[in-house]
Amino acid sequence: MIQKPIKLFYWPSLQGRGEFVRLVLEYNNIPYEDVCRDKAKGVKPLLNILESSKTIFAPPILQIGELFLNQTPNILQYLGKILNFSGGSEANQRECHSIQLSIADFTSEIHNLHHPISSSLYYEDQIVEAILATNTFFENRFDKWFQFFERAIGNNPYITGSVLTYVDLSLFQIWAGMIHAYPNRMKERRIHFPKMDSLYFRVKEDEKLRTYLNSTRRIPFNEHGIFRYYPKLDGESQIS
Ligand SMILES: N[C@@H](CCC(=O)N[C@@H](CS)C(=O)NCC(=O)O)C(=O)O
Repeated sequence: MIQKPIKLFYWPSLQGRGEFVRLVLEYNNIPYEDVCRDKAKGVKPLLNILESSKTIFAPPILQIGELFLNQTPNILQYLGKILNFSGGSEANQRECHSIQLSIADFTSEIHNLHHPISSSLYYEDQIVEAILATNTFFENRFDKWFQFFERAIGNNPYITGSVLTYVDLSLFQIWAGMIHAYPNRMKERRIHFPKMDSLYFRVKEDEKLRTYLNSTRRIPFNEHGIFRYYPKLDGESQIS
């Protein structure tokens, strides 16, 4: 177990990429401070790091004692190793990291569906492009991504076999996100991805996570994060 104090620096009002890290800490019952969610501190400590760090461009950031980690797959790879949460063998650890990097690519692709022009503009300023991007994603990319993730799960309960890893938590998170953001589209599609669906339920109902998922520490999905529900992007009338 980790003996040093652990601090997570992430935007306080959204799950975002911080959630991939939170899920690992919560599942393993690791005490940590979610620094910016402390209203007295706010985002100041995070901004201080971003303004002064040579290596860190964006959160999530995990501080373990004196060590500062960033880039989500990098953080998870580290936690996977010290918590023995990446399937044990070197080969499994490498496999976890590789799939997690693809999950990071997927996450960026999903974010860009509602912000296809720039993340510095509002969604409302790029709706037409967002509709086009989202329709195209569901026509050409959705199946490709989830066929890949289903292949990665294979015939096992979890990605590396019978033991849950950090990658399984991330797969749960992206499937939960897709169900939140695209309820209509997902209704038709999820039945074609039974391995994703059963992994999702297996993780959701796991006792080690249930308390967290039902707690106020789990920020509900909302329209500030990566997986946003915009009816127009979910195939509702796209004219107006
Ligand atoms: N590749 C990085 C991406 C980090 C990232 O884009 N963080 C977002 C929040 S989820 C952010 O705050 N970005 C600020 C920016 O891009 O200016 C990772 O996987 O951690």
